Amino acid sequence: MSARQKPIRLVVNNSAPQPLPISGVYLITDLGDDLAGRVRRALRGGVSVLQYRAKDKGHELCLAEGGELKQLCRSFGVAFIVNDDVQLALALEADGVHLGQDDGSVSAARELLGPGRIIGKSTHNLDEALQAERDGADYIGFGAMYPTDSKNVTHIAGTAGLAAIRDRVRLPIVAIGGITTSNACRVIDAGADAVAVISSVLSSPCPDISTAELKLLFNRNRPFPRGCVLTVAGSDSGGGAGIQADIKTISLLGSYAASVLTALTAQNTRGVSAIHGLPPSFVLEQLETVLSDIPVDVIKTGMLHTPAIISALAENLSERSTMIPLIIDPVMVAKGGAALMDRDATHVFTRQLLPQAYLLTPNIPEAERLLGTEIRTEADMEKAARALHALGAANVLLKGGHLTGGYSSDVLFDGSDCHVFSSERIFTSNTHGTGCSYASAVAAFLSQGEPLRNAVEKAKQFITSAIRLARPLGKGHSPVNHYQAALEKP
Ligand code: 3NM
Repeated sequence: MSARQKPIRLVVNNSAPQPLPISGVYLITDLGDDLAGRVRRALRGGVSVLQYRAKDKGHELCLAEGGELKQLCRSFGVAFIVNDDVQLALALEADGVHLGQDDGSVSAARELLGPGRIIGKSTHNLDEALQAERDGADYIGFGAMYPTDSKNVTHIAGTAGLAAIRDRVRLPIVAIGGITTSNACRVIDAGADAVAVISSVLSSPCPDISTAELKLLFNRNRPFPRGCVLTVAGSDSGGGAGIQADIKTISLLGSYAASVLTALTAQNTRGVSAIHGLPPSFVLEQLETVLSDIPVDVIKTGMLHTPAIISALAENLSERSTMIPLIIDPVMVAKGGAALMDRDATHVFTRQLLPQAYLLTPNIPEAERLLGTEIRTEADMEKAARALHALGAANVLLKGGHLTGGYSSDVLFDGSDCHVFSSERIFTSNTHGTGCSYASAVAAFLSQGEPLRNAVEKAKQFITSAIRLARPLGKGHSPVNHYQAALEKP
């Protein structure tokens, strides 16, 4: 599917002044409390269309609530569509209406709404989809993809049903029903232009991050370099770790890499001989300059060095990290033993930056320092991953390379489940740059539209190959082999 050239499918087949695209995350409202607050967070995360679905709400409430939501949509440049009710859409001056199979004809709605409005139609099979197209709809809803608690659905078309109609329908297809951040990639691969969701965003504790996760999945159809990662880290003059490892990893895996430097190290494979930290104001200047121009999909941080840099970054990213997933690799000590994060920086890091992490990627010594506990077994690792999640990281990938045993196992805790990723242990000291490269690989795969578990699985394969393929270089810890590992295509 990703290789297939898609026809340009866009909106409004009448003369709208500024057509709004039907693609990406199409959010439908629920009946819960603080709807406007939750919708606002979702809009910040990157919703592109909002449908106001106000089942059984009174007319006055609909006018007040719908009016507030419409204003919110206006401020975010997002299309505002009313479900079922053409009269309410008219009263609210909505951008359009979405009609169920029993909600009247597209042409009648078009006549009432006038030109330049978006009209969508719910469909459940090819005949209904083709009929909606003949009737002049601007897009179709198509479902249900999966069973859902949000509506009593009688027909599960599934992704196979979607794939079967995709090439017969020229209109944008908005897939609906039971779609989550874990299954949406299959729906997109089956040909959806947009995913309509209620519960996976509005019942989420973080509607912004859930939306950002869903939105990122649409990158999977983009051309290469696919996705853009910004790495915020220190320079390793030896070229094996730090920003150099990050840029090699991200580029060789097929994404675009932008970089913000925090410190310069004089370093080779034997160790760090000097560190020159940059002023926090200059770190922020780089960050602002990049983000004001380049559409960054994922931000990854590495060596941050001083409490002042951590604090400045934490403040600057506090708004952005709800829209752009932030991967934090808590770099503390270099392979040769040099301290890369001041000791007194640790508590600033834990309090101010860690709670903004979409994914935290500590190794065992780093997790031990962050938690003040010892980690000796895989069971300890699971406990530690949960404890780091409790400190505020949305997801935690605790890497087990420092334990002993035949396998090197990493634990991903996503807030509800632990997933273990294991590979045969490679007994080698040629591991310079492992942590930076692993976190950068996860960032690259996420920016390419892989869901988190897939991204970690692919990154684990990449880093395992890179360690296995490392060639002797210098007199200390040789760097991992980014080039050969990327050729193996995880
Ligand atoms: N229509 P959730 S499924 C409103 O199949 C609606 O036509 C459907 O909610 C259809 O994202 C659905 O929570 C509910 O599953 C979608």
